[in-house]
Amino acid sequence: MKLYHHPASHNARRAVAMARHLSSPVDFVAVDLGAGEQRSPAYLALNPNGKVPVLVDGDFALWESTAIMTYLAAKAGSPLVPTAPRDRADMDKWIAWTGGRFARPTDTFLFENVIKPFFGIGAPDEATLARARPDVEACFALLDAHLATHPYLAACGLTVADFAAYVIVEARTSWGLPSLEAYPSLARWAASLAAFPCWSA
Ligand SMILES: N[C@@H](CCC(=O)N[C@@H](CS)C(=O)NCC(=O)O)C(=O)O
Repeated sequence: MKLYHHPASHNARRAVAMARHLSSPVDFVAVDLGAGEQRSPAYLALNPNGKVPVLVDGDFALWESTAIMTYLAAKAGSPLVPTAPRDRADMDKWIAWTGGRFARPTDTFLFENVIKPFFGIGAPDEATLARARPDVEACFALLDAHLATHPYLAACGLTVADFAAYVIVEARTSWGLPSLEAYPSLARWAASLAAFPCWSA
């Protein structure tokens, strides 16, 4: 299998970390986003969105980072993808929440504080950040309340959902998200995820 990624992409980081965690037989292929390689006809044939990550397994090209994580874990027979319908739905719920509710306001911080300076397309807009901040805090509070009574996101235990959400929490300092000081259960969960060696090179 080949996993197309970029080292600065948090979406790719999820898939790369999962492949490392599972010791999946994957060759990592860096895509030069700066040079526009993701818009080449060859790459668009793999992912018409022109984004990383993409996993290629034989004649199967899979895009969307969380789908790649789940595929790799299922292929490895890992308990990170529960098979009981209720447990699976519970995990899917947290993955969908991460990609929608959690990603929306946190992506604003990524864009304003990281992407804009990187591409030299203007200073962070403080009014936009101030509008997004309560939404991020609401997500942190929701996670903190849930994790006060659960060790991991899905009730059945550690799943792909934890790795998917952690990538955003992990990026909190560089994106300018609030610190975890006010969210002790979220901080405990984040520390337990951070301890996995899959995040380091
Ligand atoms: N929902 C997608 C998002 C993928 C995505 O937005 N990737 C970004 C990097 S984080 C990208 O490839 N951007 C390149 C571009 O837009 O040209 C996923 O989770 O895989």
